[in-house]
Amino acid sequence: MFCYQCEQTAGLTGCQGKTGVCGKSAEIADLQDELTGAIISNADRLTNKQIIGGLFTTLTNVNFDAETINRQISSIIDGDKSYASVVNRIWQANEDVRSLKSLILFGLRGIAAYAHHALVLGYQSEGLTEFFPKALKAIGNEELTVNDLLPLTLEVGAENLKCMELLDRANTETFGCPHPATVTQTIDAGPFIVVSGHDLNDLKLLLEQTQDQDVSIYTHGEMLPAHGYPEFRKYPHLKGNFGTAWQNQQKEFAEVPGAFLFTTNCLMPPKETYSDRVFTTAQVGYSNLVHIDENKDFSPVIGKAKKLGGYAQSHTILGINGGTKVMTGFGHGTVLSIAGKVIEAVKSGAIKHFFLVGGCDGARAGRNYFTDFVKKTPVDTVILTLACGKFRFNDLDLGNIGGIPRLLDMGQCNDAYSAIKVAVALAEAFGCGVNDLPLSLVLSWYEQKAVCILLTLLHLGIRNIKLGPTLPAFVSQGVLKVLVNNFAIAPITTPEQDLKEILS
Ligand code: SF4
Ligand code: SF3
Repeated sequence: MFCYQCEQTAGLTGCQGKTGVCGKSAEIADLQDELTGAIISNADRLTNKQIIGGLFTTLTNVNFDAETINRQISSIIDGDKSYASVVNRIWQANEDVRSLKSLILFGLRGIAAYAHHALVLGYQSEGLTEFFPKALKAIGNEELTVNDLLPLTLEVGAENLKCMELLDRANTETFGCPHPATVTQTIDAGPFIVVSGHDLNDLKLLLEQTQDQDVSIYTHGEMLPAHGYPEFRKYPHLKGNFGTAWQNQQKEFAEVPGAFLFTTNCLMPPKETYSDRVFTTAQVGYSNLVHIDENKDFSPVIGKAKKLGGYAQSHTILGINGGTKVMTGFGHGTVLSIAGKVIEAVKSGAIKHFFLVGGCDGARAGRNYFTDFVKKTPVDTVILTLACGKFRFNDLDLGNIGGIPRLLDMGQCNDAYSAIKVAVALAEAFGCGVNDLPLSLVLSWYEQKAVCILLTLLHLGIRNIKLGPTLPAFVSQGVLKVLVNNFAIAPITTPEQDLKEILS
């Protein structure tokens, strides 16, 4: 196996040998390469749904099940196993070509996840029907040079922006515009199900199927922002949020008397202490776990929750900083509705700076940077956040500035679209470019959705992004030079030094 698509890759260079750091075995990694090769080689004749499903399956912490991946490969090809070599040839290409093709491929995997969520709500992107085959064929084309691939890399960012916009429309038209919500981290007594991942449609279906069943529903990780949507607030049995970010699941799920449903990443190999109560659906899979198929009959999950019975008394899982509740629901609708107030606060000097501290979480020790950074931001600054990295600090009470909370959770990683909309609106109001705003981006990355979002920000010409906890292993020195020269992207250093530089 060879895999270097995520931040926790072995030795900051690549996972090789028998197992990846994420728990993906060599067998699964090779099958995922084979699936990717099959998609690349057949890009022209596959349906959008096949491409989306296939690419999404290969995203980090989504699918560890050989049977599902083999089934997907068979649905694309007919027994010909030579397709795996397509991907091997990419890994063996010249360093900068390999780097750009990796950025393109991983970016496409991220887009596929967002396209999937939009698709299940009935929103299809026409643009992607053309772009996926075009970009996939470029990855398979061994003639292309760095100069051919650079513009395509930024095009991935442009397509992802359109895809995030589509998903935003799908989510807000289906579930309403998010409003601020305070969410408890306390689990009531009695049977309960914890829903993890990004797929709001799965949550909606589960809420419908558990009405009047005396089973409570709690969000986990990237599902937290669901509490902001009016459609979900209608269900009194959607009670709160369970636990913190994905990398703590093996600890937080142990011996818990409730059922867990994974709708997307990040699934870690389940420990024996709780594996009997973990269920998967959609693209997620793990051998020996019960998978809920496209019919979305969640009765095995509901039955399990009832059998386990839940806690005898209410039970709280404290946030990383000891908090008992978290806030969410500050999508572009809410933030822009108070735009006048925000602009006044900037003009009067009450708000001196905005930070977007967002992105993925992960296990690396260096990620404490993001908690420390947020804690050290001056009291006259506002922090926008999104994605699962916020669990490092979203239980902190940072107070407010004239009624505007200092910490605004805009939602899931795809809600980077909300942050972009707000930044563009502020730039218009101040008659300047986004790069001239008192706004700094401090981003944490882990998996491939972070890759497509980063490419979107670069496509928009956003400069001076600080990226951590480490730079991607698949960014070559040559490509890094281009990113630094054109976009002044920089690795994080220390919270003190970065804050000093940003605010000077
Ligand atoms: Fe390693 Fe990440 Fe690939 Fe898993 S997804 S094998 S941790 S690089
Ligand atoms: Fe998190 Fe896995 Fe990326 Fe959607 S849930 S952000 S890491």
